[in-house]
Amino acid sequence: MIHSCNFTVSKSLNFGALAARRPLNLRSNLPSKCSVKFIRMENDNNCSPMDASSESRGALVVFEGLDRSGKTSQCGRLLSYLEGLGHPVELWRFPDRTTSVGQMISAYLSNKSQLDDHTIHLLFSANRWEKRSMMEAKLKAGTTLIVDRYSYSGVAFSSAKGLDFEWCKAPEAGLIAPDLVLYLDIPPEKAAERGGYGDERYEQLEFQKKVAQHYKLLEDSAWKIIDASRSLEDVEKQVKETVSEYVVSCQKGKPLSSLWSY
Ligand code: Z5A
Ligand code: MG
Repeated sequence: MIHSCNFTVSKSLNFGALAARRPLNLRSNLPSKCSVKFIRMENDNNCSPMDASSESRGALVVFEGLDRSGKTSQCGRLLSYLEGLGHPVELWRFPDRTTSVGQMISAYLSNKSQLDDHTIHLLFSANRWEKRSMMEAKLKAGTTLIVDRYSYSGVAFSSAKGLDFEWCKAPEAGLIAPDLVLYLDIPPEKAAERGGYGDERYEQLEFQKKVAQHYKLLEDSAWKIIDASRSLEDVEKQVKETVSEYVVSCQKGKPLSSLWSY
């Protein structure tokens, strides 16, 4: 279902004075407010509604992709863009290495500690669960969250090691489902040419090829595939164009959903 709508940013997004002079002509391909719940449950069987109300809230925008696909660069650019428009927005990343769980993950990634594959998978998941209630509070308060890696990284990387795919998804069920997943798509060979891989675990071409295959299995209706082999500026332009309509739709009112049929 295609809905066409013409908004001015200042009216529909309550953006700041800077934005008031910039009319947006958005063509939304989102389902209408009252049909979101129905369509997501029926079609992709990936999300379940968490909250019956559809009050105005921030959008949960997740960036995913292989190493060096440009996620962190694009997160920063999107943050500046939305901030410049006066929109409440925060940048988060997973793993969040500031918590005690995050420090265990960081030690593992930098090869300072060894952990069983299942154990590290559950730690990555726990690192998201320890942030879940804060995430919900921020979204409900109207703050858009830009998140650099999320559950999809967790499943793609662990299943690429050989862990069972459904087992990897299970601990993620019940986390907040993103409104939009921007998958920065790039051939692993091209990503490897950028900036060089460092010393962290997983930063190897053959492994990244496997991760790419497992990412593809996770694609659902919230995903937008962005060709990330283009210039930083071209990718940035498409990211901004894509995100705007999701910010509008969440601000108009959209229920939060849970990831993977909890
Ligand atoms: N992991 C996991 O196993 N399970 C989980 O649940 C989670 C993560 C959440 C740490 O990730 C590791 O944890 C990661 C997955 C695993 N493993 N690996 N490998 P991280 O997020 O901390 O990794 P990172 O250090 O931030 O690197 P990155 O994410 O791979 O890079 P990126 O953010 O996608 O790219 P970037 O830093 O924006 O750009 C990289 C370089 O390319 C830089 O020099 C840029 O200037 C350049 N660049 C970016 N875009 C372009 C374009 N368009 N053209 C040319 N050059 C570009
Ligand atoms: Mg990064």
